[in-house]
Amino acid sequence: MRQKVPATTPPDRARLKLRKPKKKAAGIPAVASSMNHGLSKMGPLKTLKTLKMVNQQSGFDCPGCAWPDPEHRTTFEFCENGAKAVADEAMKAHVTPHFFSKHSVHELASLSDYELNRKGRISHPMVLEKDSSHYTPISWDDAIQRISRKISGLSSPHRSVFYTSGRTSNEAAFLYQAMVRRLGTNNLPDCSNMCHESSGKALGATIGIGKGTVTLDDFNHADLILVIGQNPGTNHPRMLTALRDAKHNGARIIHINPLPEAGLTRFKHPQDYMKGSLTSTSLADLHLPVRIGGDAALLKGFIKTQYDSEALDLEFVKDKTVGYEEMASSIANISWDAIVRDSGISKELILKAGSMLSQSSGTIACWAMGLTQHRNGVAVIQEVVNLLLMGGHVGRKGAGFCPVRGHSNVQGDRTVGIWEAPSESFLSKMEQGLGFPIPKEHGYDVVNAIRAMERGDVDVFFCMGGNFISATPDTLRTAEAMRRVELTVQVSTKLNRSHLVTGKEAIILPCLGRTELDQQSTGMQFVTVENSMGIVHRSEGRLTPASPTLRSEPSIVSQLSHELFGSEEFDWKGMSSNYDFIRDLMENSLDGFDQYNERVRHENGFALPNPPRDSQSFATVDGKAHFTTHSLPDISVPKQHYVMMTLRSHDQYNTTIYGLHDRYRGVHGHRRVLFMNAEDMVERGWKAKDSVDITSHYQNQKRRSETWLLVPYEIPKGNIAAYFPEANTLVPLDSTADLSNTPTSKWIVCTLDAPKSSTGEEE
Ligand SMILES: Nc1nc2c(c(=O)[nH]1)N[C@H]1C(S)=C(S)[C@@H](COP(=O)(O)OP(=O)(O)OC[C@H]3O[C@@H](n4cnc5c(=O)[nH]c(N)nc54)[C@H](O)[C@@H]3O)O[C@H]1N2
Ligand SMILES: Nc1nc2c(c(=O)[nH]1)N[C@H]1C(S)=C(S)[C@@H](COP(=O)(O)OP(=O)(O)OC[C@H]3O[C@@H](n4cnc5c(=O)[nH]c(N)nc54)[C@H](O)[C@@H]3O)O[C@H]1N2
Ligand SMILES: [Mo]
Repeated sequence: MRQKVPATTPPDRARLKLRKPKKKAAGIPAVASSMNHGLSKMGPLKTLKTLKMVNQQSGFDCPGCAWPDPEHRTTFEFCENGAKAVADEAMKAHVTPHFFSKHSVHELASLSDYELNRKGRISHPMVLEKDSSHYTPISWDDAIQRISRKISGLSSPHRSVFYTSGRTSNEAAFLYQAMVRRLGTNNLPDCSNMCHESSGKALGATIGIGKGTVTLDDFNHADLILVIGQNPGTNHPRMLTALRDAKHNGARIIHINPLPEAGLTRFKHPQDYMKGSLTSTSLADLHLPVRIGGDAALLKGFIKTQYDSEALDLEFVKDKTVGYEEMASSIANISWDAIVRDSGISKELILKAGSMLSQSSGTIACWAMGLTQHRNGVAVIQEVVNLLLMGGHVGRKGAGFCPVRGHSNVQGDRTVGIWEAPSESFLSKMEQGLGFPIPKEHGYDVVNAIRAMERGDVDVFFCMGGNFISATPDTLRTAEAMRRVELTVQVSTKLNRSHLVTGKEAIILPCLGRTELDQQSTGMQFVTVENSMGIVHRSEGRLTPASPTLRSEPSIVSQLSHELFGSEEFDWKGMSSNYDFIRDLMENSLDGFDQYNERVRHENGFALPNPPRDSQSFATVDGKAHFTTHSLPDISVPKQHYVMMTLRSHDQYNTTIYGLHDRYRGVHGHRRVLFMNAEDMVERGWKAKDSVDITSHYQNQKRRSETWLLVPYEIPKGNIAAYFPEANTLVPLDSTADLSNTPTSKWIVCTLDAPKSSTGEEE
């Protein structure tokens, strides 16, 4: 019998050491760190050879993040964290049938996320039979047939759900959504539901496209760049290069973040060290340490300053927009007192930022999870839209919106159909291209998929990558929901907690990674991806696969589709023999993909149509860009309650933990830490490394998590921060953003209990 497998990460045994947080990002430690990660996992020659292939026209797209590549690339076009992502994938396949025969799933669950990931790549398809304690090997054919039989036997296609994480290529994602829609459901939740869904919703409704409107070159022409709720030094290090170049060209930068994240204060490009230059660039001209959730107030303050100084592009506002008067008069009614109280920023500093804004003839606004993962995520992004529209900062050189995407192909996956709620026009073009009827009824997003599993409405849960259990909120509740599913399937590269906390029966299908050679019957294949700025380009794996038994994602989908549908509509199986066939089908089924096979073979790929950027036109109901009016959200919390945000450390890629340090924040050897304002700590009589228990409060529910070590930090009073995924047990499933249903991972109201004892070592 299988014992119930615990769903949370056991704490790492290493001791916490605290050092002074860094102001500077990148530089020699970053070069050393990226080489080290490679060296320990791949050896010196393979490290050098591999890193040279990242983000080159003829190499593979970095699986790290979605930041675009410059047209003129250097030999090394990667960053420290990209190098870690590549090295992590380039590990040998040691998670073999023998490995699984030695360790039960229960035993594996006692390993931390860091230890699980270090076990290496998964080599063979495996099955966890109902009630059994160990995975056993299964052949590819048997695995595919078993999944197909289960799906075919469902009483309704809506009892199956198909998740996607954002590393999946355009080709795999397109074929996957075609298979799911041929089955008859739009149950296609993806990581985007937890990520930039709020950006997509906010932008779609106001400027008619759910994507950003800038190119990399716009950074060279901007006067002012806002970086809001984002930690690029860790999560998009190559963005710092664009910011450095922008600074050299005269741009100013305002950093809006509760934390003074490293990199935005000072930045030294690793390649500058190699050229012998010793100076570093001070990036942010102004840091506004906004309170968590205080951005709506702050942005309203900015808008007020623009209104008061009459810094309006009148012609643009009159010709191209609607809703200005209503928005402006509602903001006129909000007092400075309320703005200062809620933002936590003085009027003087807001006026200073306001004058930088009114002097700018090209403003770019960049943002990430600090805005999207809030109850008012959509509304607050629409305040950013209001601000930029006032000055006509869209579709103009050096200006526009830049939601900085996370996963390297999350934007492409959405473009090609990974979407539970597609528009009618999207579906009708898709239907035309595919040649079979597809369902119109919207499917489950991530949160609704968990609710459906909880109700017992899901029999098959299929994951194309990712780590659903650890990435989603409310870990314990989600785990209970997952355990109710009949069959869970994970297409994966590395071992993670979603292989341990499963449905009654579970299958692992091990796949090739982005970096690996992809040989199909007609020859070597490449795939395509879309970066954060809408450029679609090729990515071609170059490394020998971690194991000869691995299959590519497109071939797994094409075989499963063949098993499910035969060759009724088209040759599902043949699709993966040559990915050009998939791309031909994409050309017929998607807008903007004309001559796809030809255009992706151009050196730098091609840009998808972007009406606001290309021609200041807006595909909204009335063809205008929309100002929107929102009231000020209530962000007050009861006394001795704290607002917690969940963050990434410098040594992790989402739920993949590369190491136990957060170098820039001075945290070493331990992840179960709680950042807290030093004055708040003194008020409670607590000191560094004291251990506290956290209780989160939502409606009348309480969630508790024990033993977190305190780190005094430069964070606004009343705010605290902890790492994801460890803190996900505290994030209530039902606490989601209005309209986007994104979990509010940056707004968790908590109380803290008195420390039990002191641990850790002083340094
Ligand atoms: N190395 C590495 N790279 C990654 C990832 C990774 O895990 N590791 N993940 C990838 C993915 S999927 C994504 S989505 C991105 C994530 O990139 P980020 O969004 O940079 O990631 P987070 O760590 O969630 O950081 C959010 C930032 O928002 C700030 N913040 C939190 N709450 C608020 C608020 O209320 N207001 C403001 N103004 N700021 C706030 C935090 O202090 C923090 O600096 O990175 C991608 N790239
Ligand atoms: N509390 C809290 N929760 C969050 C967030 C937060 O800020 N706070 N951030 C949210 C965000 S922005 C995101 S995007 C999600 C991320 O959610 P996911 O995308 O589901 O999670 P990842 O950790 O990126 O997935 C890692 C796993 O993907 C698999 N993998 C890696 N490469 C490949 C590949 O090429 N193919 C396949 N098939 N599998 C592969 C490996 O097995 C690895 O273990 O988490 C969200 N959850
Ligand atoms: Mo993300």
